[in-house]
Amino acid sequence: MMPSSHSTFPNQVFVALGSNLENPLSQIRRGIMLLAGLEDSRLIKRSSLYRTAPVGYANQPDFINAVVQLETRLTPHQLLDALLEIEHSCGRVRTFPNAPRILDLDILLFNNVQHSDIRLVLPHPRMHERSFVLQPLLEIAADCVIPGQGPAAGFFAVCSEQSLECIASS
Ligand code: PH2
Ligand code: MG
Ligand code: MG
Repeated sequence: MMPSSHSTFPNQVFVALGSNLENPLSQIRRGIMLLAGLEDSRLIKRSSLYRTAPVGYANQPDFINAVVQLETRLTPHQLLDALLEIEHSCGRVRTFPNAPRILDLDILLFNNVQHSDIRLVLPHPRMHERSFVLQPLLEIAADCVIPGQGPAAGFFAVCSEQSLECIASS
């Protein structure tokens, strides 16, 4: 995941998508389409789509999850703002943490950046505990390393009891 110094899109990014409201499958497909059209960015890879049991707050519908790889000229905070704008444009309303949602877009990895402020923590602080993130991530980036944690593949066994099913190629 080293940025190439002569790329016009120098930053390598992985973004997780999740939805469990209002036809989640089409929400995720629309989310991927909107990410593909993101300013100053291009879509490199997309994972399959997975149906996953809710993690954290269990009393809610199953999710559809996926992960995409992007290259971007945006900074981490510009990308965060763009993702929040997409979530908002798709009708997301925030209620309580881990609540059901129309569309959740989380930056997992931004180059090898390790960063924490009130708006953004990189890498995503819970990604290594979640099979709904690790399975689609490893599908498109098998050798992926989580800065400060280690190879993503090493964490998959830890959360393998979380149920998920691959349902569509994208
Ligand atoms: N997102 C959460 C909490 N729990 N569970 C699944 N299966 N998929 C998610 O996307 C998800 C979750 C908080 O963002
Ligand atoms: Mg999330
Ligand atoms: Mg989020």
